[in-house]
Amino acid sequence: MLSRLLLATTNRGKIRELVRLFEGSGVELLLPERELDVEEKGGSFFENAYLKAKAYYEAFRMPTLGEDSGLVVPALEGYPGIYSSRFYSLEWGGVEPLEGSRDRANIRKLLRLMEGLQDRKAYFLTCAVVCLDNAGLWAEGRCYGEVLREPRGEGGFGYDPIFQPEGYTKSMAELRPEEKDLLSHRGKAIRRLLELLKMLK
Ligand code: ITT
Repeated sequence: MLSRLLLATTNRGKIRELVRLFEGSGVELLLPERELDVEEKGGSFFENAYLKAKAYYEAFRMPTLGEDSGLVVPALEGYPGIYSSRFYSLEWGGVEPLEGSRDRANIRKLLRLMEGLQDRKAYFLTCAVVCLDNAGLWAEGRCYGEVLREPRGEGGFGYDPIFQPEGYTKSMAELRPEEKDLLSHRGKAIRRLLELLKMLK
């Protein structure tokens, strides 16, 4: 199994969770010494994860993990989906003014578009891709649930305050970090990826 992995991400929420998820795995995570501006021009979570991993791999020449994730709402044609991080700024559904953080603006827009909607089903998805010298690995994880009518809780990041996982009465942002890791899309994808990494010589 490899011992070091470069993280091709600048999202602090993701980094915090990835560090927790790799704890005790024997794989040391490294942060890039400079940020690359990778255009996420793919049409799927997989393509975008691959584009990020590949760009950092080519710049730093070491095993690299890229991940693309987001919240999919079937009743909204799959939006925010691959546009989750900049959903507020999309023409689709109307641009939401950026007052405060991006996360808050994204949440305001999603709640506005879902006002009065009965079908609130949604899922988070993470696609994680590892670029190695002569190979690539990928894994996906999903977490099903529904979109709440107002934000609750201070934990996590992104859309966590308005997402309630199936079988729970708390929002993702009200769960303890270890609880989120157990059921989250990212937790599932990374545990699967670790199994695949263990199969490498
Ligand atoms: P990098 O490309 O640098 O990794 P990013 O924030 O641009 O960072 P993505 O394009 O993958 O990453 O967008 C992910 C967005 O999806 C993120 O900004 C959140 O809005 C949302 N998201 C992903 N995982 C989440 C989680 O566990 N909880 C809540 N929201 C999440």
